[in-house]
Amino acid sequence: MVQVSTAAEDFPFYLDKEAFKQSVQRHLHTTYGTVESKANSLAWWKATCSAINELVFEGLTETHKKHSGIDTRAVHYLSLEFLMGRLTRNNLYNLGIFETARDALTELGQDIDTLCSEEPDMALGNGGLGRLAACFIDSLATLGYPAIGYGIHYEHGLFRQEFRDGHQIERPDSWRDYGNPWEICRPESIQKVPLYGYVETEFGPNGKMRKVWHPGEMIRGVPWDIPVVGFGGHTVNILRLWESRADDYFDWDVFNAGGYVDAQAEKARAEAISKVLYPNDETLAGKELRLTQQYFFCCCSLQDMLRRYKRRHDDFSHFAEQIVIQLNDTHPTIAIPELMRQLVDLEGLKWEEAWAISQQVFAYTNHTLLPEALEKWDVVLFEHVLPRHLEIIYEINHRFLDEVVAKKWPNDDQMKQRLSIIEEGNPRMVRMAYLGVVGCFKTNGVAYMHSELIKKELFPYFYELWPERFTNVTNGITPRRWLKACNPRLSALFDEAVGTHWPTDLTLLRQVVAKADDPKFQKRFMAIKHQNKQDLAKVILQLTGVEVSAEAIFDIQIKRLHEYKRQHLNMLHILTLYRRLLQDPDLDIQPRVFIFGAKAAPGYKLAKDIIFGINKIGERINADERIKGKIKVVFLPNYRVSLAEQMIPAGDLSEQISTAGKEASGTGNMKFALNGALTIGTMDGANVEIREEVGDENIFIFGLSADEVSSKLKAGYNSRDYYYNNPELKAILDWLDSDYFTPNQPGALASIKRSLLDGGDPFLCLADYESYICAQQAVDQAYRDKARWAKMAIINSASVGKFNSDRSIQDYVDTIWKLKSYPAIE
Ligand code: NTF
Repeated sequence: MVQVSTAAEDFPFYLDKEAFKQSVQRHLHTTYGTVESKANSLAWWKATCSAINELVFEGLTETHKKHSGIDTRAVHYLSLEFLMGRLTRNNLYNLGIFETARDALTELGQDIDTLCSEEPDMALGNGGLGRLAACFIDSLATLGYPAIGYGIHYEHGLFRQEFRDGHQIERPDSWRDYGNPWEICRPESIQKVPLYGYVETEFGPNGKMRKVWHPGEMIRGVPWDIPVVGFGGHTVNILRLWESRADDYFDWDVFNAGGYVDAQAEKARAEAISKVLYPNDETLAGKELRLTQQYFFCCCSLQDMLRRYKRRHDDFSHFAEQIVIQLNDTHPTIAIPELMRQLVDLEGLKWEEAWAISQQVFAYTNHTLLPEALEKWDVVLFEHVLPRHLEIIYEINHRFLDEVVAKKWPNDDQMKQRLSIIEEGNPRMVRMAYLGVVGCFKTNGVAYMHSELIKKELFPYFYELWPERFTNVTNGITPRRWLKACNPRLSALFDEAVGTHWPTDLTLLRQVVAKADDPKFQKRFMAIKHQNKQDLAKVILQLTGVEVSAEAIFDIQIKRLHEYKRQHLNMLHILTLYRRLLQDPDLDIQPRVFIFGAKAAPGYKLAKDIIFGINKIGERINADERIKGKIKVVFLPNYRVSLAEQMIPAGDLSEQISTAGKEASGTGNMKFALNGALTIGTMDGANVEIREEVGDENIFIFGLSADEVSSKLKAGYNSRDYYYNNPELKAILDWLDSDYFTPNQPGALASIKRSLLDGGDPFLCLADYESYICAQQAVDQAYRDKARWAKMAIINSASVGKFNSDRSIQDYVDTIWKLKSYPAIE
């Protein structure tokens, strides 16, 4: 064991360098069977993880003892995605032993940065929704709340992106090819999951009717636990991820009759469930495998909860006191009928009793207003996969329409149709978001504006019915990963300025506002930004071969590629500047590097065309000597959490330019502001609240408001008006028809122009173009005045304490979860 003392330190796991060194060496020898002279970085990294795990596992055991000892209420966070990224650096910081470990490794001849970069990203999510789940479990552990995350142990996370001649190519992501040192398999908690088959009505001896599901298939769910170390090391919770396996059952008769091949095929089918993460962001995948994934992990997780509850209780009267379940979007709403099934069919509760419990247990977070992201399932498909659940949903719906809707709006069949969980179309569909609202005691949005739109536009009648059920919890980010660990230079400056407690109380940084005018402080702040930019310049060179100068404005847009996020509006600005420079090579603009990172869903043609467009335009611009390097464009391949950690500290300008009313919140906007980038953005999602915090003079807001967008669309928006009325805009759009950027391939970029004209420009790029270009000019002006820019950057960094995910979690606790904090290790 590593020698741990709880001496005079803040952190319980104080340990000395010698002890850590010895532990790493011992693991190198006895866990990985190698020696110092032979070991490569991968082996050193793994040995380091094993040394860290000695502390992590101790924390895990203590936390488990504490929480099960007091049998406390806990939150169960159900999410199809957890975008964890890398854990080594994060665990070291959260345990308070980063410096000790770094120095120990240096003495062993190892560089900690090199070792940390051996870790593959755990990319079990698409974007904001999955990363939010990861920030939330960090905050829950940091605040000492009893919590468990439940999800899927995908064999392949989000695809690895490569570019070939500017086009996106998808390659499988294999994050655990060589084993993952953080996870622990728990075969003792395997669960069985029924699927398919049919339902029979049976009558018991007392004449009581009951439903019996005869499944056509059984799958096993094997849990893998990832310890989640809270900052300060006082609590270590777990993230439990389920892997699907074929059931043990082996039919020897079939085997002997030559069924070996069939048996293997069945095994492959069972294992397919947790094989791969669906790479769609903001679009539903109405595929059987997707529904099976959703049910699989909800069924396992609920059995796990019931098993633990039943160890201590003989009936279900305390279930709702002990358990609250947060549904991360509609993806896990199937858990609602599944809990009903387990309580009614398996535990023998009356429907009314079970429903009363269920309604006190579930809460639902909505993350999007885009209609194409709101999940609906074809009733026929649903019945095929989950015949019993469809019956239960019908029953829930029937009671809801008869007992609730009919009371509020008597004799109003239209209202019944509007609010029905079943959409009566061809085909008939199950509306999962409606099931969520009906089955949950709270529904929340993720930023103030988004929560208002949920009430007014998404669920207006449900809001009329149950106003008390709707609430807001504005998103947040963990300042541990998104400042302390990823930006050590700025962290050190803040330690000096306000002390070392800001990673848990980010509002302390407000004191720094007082220094925003201080030339000395400005100089130090901007020197750090400059160093971070130089670091990123090296990464850019390595990944793209393009040389960029840290003197230029680093203008960054990183997020999933989607029309509503409007990377193509950014592209129009680049084309505008390029054209102006060609017309006047002496044009006085501040040099800029446009930096992108984004993955497109593999089936989203236009999104892939936009990536191709930006790559091709970049190639031409970067090679054009006439413009003297005043602008450069780079698209970094394979954007992911670990790349974001290198990009965000180096940003000057953060592009948050979604069409107003479309981005539920955004969280990248918060990360950039915290690291001293200025935002150029629309009045959308959390931008609105960022503006409130940093002040109107420290942010570049442009474009139509959400109200203006919706009236414009209602009045009949015609993008061609803008095209014909603005010659510069027309010229750059027409450029896309030529072969200027794609030699010998004329029209290769035409689809982008087409979507903006023939396609009707559904996200109003052209309507916002002029105002965007003006805002960009204001950015250019502001950057010329070094002192002014520094002041604005400092104020941003110092003013966004509200967006700490600890605050979000505390809001959830106060308004929804009602938990008590029990840090395990004092
Ligand atoms: C995303 N939603 C939203 O688009 C972001 O604005 C928000 O910040 C994150 O959720 C986290 O709340 C989705 O990814 C999804 F799947 F719901 F569409």
